[in-house]
Amino acid sequence: MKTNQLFLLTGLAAVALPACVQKDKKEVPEKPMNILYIMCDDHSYQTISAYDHRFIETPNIDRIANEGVRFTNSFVANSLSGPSRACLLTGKHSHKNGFTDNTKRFDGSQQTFPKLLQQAGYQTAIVGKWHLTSDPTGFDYWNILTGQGDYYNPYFIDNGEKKQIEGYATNITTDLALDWLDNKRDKDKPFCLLLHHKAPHRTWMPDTCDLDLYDDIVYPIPETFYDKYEGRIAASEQEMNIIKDMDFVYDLKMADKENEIHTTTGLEANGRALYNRMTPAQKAAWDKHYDPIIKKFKEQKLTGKALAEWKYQQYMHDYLRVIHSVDRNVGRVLDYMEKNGLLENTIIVYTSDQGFYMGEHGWFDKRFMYEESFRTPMLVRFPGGVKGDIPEMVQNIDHAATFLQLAGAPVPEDIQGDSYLPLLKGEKPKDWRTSLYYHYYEYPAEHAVKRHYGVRTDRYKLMHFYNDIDVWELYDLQNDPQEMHNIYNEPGNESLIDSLKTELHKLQKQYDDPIESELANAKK
Ligand code: SGN
Ligand code: CA
Repeated sequence: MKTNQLFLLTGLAAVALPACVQKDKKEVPEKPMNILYIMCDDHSYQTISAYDHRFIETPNIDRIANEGVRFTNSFVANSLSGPSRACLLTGKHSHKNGFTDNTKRFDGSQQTFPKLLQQAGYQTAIVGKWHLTSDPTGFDYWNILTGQGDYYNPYFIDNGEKKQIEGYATNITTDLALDWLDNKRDKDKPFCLLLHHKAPHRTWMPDTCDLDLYDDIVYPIPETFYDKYEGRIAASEQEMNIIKDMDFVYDLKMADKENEIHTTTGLEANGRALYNRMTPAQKAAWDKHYDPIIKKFKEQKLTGKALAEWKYQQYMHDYLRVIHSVDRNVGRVLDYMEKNGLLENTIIVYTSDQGFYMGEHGWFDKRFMYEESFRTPMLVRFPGGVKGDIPEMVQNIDHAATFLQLAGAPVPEDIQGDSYLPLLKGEKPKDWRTSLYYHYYEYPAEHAVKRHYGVRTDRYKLMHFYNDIDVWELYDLQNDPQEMHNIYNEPGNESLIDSLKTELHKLQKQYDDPIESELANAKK
């Protein structure tokens, strides 16, 4: 047995032993395992080379997978930032933690895993994007971005005190995390650090040093970029289409000095304001990159397909430059961990608050239960654990139970997620979930994605869009991985639909989601 395996096994066993039983001193670890949870905002698995090499190489993020595991079936419970963060903290679905959409305020008096870790003797900290409106609770240290946070010269709230910090958000968030690890924490206690980047959330503003990256690359247009959404009403009524909804000034940075470019989405002024909050040095670097692009854009007067594909390329370039900076900063953190001997006693998770569309179906943004946004990347470096791919379905409600189990703390009955610790140790629990539940609520709202819930099995996905419509969709993910053919109304699928509805109702009962009885009552 390798030393680190021994360390892990005895670490867990030590927790279960009565206090009077003495183990051989050498075998008992000094401290339970630390937890470093790195979460980006809107980082698609398509743009992590551990998952996909088409767009970018992310060697530092990949290092977590190379020295650990890659979850190949990782999902969220509700594909939106605030709800996803509330699911993470509570280990419960949205209807249970109360944070169903981004307009809500998190009830910080409820049970969360950081509070339970504190009780178990951990030091807890969160740095970066929080997005839950109420002040964080259950953290010994918190230094969070205001709201969505800004890429340039962002405001942070440092344990209640608002401060503006000059620089670029991803670098600053990393600096704050490293400063806490190095100087601010109690090094006699195990730690749990949530490092939450704002990047690569809209409007995908790269760091000044990354602006010219990938200039010569032309990214492949996704097969479904010109999707016409046949048979998919909710998909046809969304407002997150690159061609139709992406703003030239706000999203694509065409804020020209001559003030000749104007847009009608209502976002133009915001786009100009983002530029105006930069320092003169930041503006100079920005202008050096964007001014020639703006000039060419004005001269070319592109239309139709050429304009659509110009938008796609511009979007992808900026998004990927932002990812490059995330990757570099993940590297800084891993280097720190290594230099300070922390790698062998820390679980490191890399994930996102949901997936994101890189032009699939013509989209940016998320929210839908379709694969690109329902899935989220998840890489875990767990000392002493297995290496390679883990195919079991995991969901963001699972982190809470996992971290508590790892800490040797009891996992309260009302936590709905399951600990994936056995999976990390190479066990194959016989009763591991074979289906997933999803529920999205934010409608009417920005991007106009209708409310829906659904069930996904290994092969099929059944979704119900409700509120101002009553539409079901069914996909065979094996034959139609891109979810272009809704087969719900095709004859011959009746018994499949029946069995999926049975599974859906089983999950709604298990998680105690009252939606179907609410819809039935509303019809009466
Ligand atoms: C902002 C963005 C939206 C995005 C939501 C939710 N608009 O409102 O494009 O869908 O956040 O994202 S913006 O004009 O403010 O950029 S989330 O990840 O925080 O849930
Ligand atoms: Ca997000």
